[in-house]
Amino acid sequence: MSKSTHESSDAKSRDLEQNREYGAGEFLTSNQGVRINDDQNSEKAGERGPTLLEDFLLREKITHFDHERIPERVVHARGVAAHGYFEAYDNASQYSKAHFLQPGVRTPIFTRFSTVAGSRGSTDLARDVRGFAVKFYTQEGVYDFVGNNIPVFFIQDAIKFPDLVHAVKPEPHNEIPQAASAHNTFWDFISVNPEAMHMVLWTMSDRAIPRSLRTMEGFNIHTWRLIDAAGTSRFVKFHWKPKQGIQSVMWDEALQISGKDPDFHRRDLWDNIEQGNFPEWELGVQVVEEADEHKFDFDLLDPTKIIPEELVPVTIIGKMVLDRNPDNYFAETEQVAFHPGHVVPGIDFTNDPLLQGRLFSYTDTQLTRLGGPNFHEIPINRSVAPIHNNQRDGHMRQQVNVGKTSYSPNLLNDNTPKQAKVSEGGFVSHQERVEGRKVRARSKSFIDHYSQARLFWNSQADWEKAHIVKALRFELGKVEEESVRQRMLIHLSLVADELAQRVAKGLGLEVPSAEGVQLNYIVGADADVAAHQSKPATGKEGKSAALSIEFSPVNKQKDIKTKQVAILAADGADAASIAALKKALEAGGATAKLVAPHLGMLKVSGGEALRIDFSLQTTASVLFDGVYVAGGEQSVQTLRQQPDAVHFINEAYRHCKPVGAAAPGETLLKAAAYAGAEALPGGPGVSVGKPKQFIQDLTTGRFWERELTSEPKV
Ligand code: HDE
Repeated sequence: MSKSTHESSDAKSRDLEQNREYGAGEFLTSNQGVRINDDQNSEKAGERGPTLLEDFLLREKITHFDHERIPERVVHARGVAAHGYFEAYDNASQYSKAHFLQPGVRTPIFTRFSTVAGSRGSTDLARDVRGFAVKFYTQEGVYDFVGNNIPVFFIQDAIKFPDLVHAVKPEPHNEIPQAASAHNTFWDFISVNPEAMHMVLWTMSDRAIPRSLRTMEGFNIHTWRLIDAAGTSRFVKFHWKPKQGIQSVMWDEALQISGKDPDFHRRDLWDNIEQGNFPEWELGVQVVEEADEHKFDFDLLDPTKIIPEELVPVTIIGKMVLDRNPDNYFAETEQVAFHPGHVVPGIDFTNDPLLQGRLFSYTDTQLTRLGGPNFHEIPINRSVAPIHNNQRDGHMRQQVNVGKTSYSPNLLNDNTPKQAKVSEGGFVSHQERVEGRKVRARSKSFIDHYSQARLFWNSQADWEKAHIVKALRFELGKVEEESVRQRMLIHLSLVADELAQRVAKGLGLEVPSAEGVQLNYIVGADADVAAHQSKPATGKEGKSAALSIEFSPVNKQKDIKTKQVAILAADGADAASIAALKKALEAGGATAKLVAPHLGMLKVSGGEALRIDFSLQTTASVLFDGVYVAGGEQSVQTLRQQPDAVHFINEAYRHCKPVGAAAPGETLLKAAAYAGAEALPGGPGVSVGKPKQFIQDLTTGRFWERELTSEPKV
């Protein structure tokens, strides 16, 4: 990569520059800087003789290679990241004194998205939660926002995290299945943990299979505190709202993308940034005054609960833009170390028991993963604010601390480095009044496990409900223990009877009665278990638009920006119809790719030739947002003979995507119509000879009514 790529003037990019290595045009050297004359042959006693131990170049190269792997993250192992900046709007400072939230301040950031359960080499499209972690290199030190794309969590207390992760990870005896929750141990665990039920509905919804990392929301789950300049503390829930809208794929698509392009998400993020389509999110806050802490019918400290936006609206206070891909995956994306305990003055913790446990875990895990206590010195983790303290030594220490004092107080160094007053930026914890007995217990205010699950269910559009039902039928269908399926049906019935009945139908079971069943195990052996049993949803939940993809206010503005369209064509295609559509798509910020039976050049009308982007064998409709059949009798006839082309259209239709054709393409659409989809052509989102309508359909996105009407009701 050439130096000029890094002309970005931000403070973190300048900081990284001292560690960048540019090999282009240079001599090959050893790690000691010795120029190498022959890197192709080891040193031997005679041309055909044994290799010599003294070959220091061979030894160095092989030894380094032997040690180039580090342990992957225990969770969130598969990830992808990008650089960018955060800019605070004028209203942010009213809630927090943090410097990066002062009007107009721009702060460099590094954002890593991840799946949770799969290992580093797993697929992007696994049904899973996505990590959404943002490192802010602020002038007051590093602030890490370590969130997810789902606003609640499976468990209420950190002590259960190892159990949750053991249950969802591949089963220990045979390491099956990879990157999937559809197996016995996960659902066994969930079936005795109704506190997970709210999050389970989110993970069974299409939120868990995003179309792109650019089209997901982000949340910091726990309630946090913001501290303003006067020292007032307020409770806050953080949201990242994607400017790209919220979009997901269907489960059938996800399964296929996992085979066709397991890197679908990371490729999409990389390509869009390279093309200058910088993704943006706005940062929103739901702020609750301390006096209002107890005014809700859920506990603000319970991480399985949201604050419905109808109760406390989200105020937008800034934006994040991702505008630069990393230079090196390992150095940056793999070595970055996030920690919810990395806070700056103006942000503070609450007593959420999940958050409290996380505050221990993150540094602890890096000690193993990154090999010692100096990982804050790795370039991607290094603060741009200066670091001075009396911590010393340890594996791989980079800093050369000058001077003889490494303790405080001291007089030999004038008692420096010195403590900072609040007025000098010193961090002071919010002085919360706390009193209580030392107990191992779960607050009774955490006990309603079903009402917000029902709120989520109630808030979904019909197609979203159908997807949740199908997902549960799939996941529970993969469970081999019938007792686990039965228990899950009981929990679902306590969320919403309709949900349980629809899932039960697919499993070929009756919904069992909840009477006399011990629903959860959230207290110790000597505690009163019955007193802690969760009750069915209250039935007064109503709806909240922000919980649905269909109704979310984030999706109000629709366009075709960054959408990908496949134009199907074969030799003899009509050049004019391809050119006109391409132009219209590009004008709206979408991209058209030419897909044909063969690679190379496509002979089009008028004797011209067009470069083909993909052959039918190297791509698939699941990798596109819409499909268009180019005009030209000969081209359409050729495509009709190609099962892959017919399948392409058929599948796009089944996945409710816009399907268009120049006039003669109708024959191909007819050939593609599968049983139940006789409406093709002519159905919703299908257009013939109307490229403008096709663009309009692409703006709409998906035509879910096709699924609801042409497939058996679930
Ligand atoms: Fe994490 N989590 N977590 N987590 N988490 C890790 O830290 C942990 C939780 C989240 O891109 C680990 O560096 C505990 C909630 C993200 O590098 C580890 C508990 C949320 C990432 C860890 C939780 C998250 C992690 C593994 C329950 C959303 C990836 C590797 C108390 C708010 C960050 C590492 C990245 C990673 C522990 C629950 C988000 C082991 C103990 C809730 C985005 O420290």
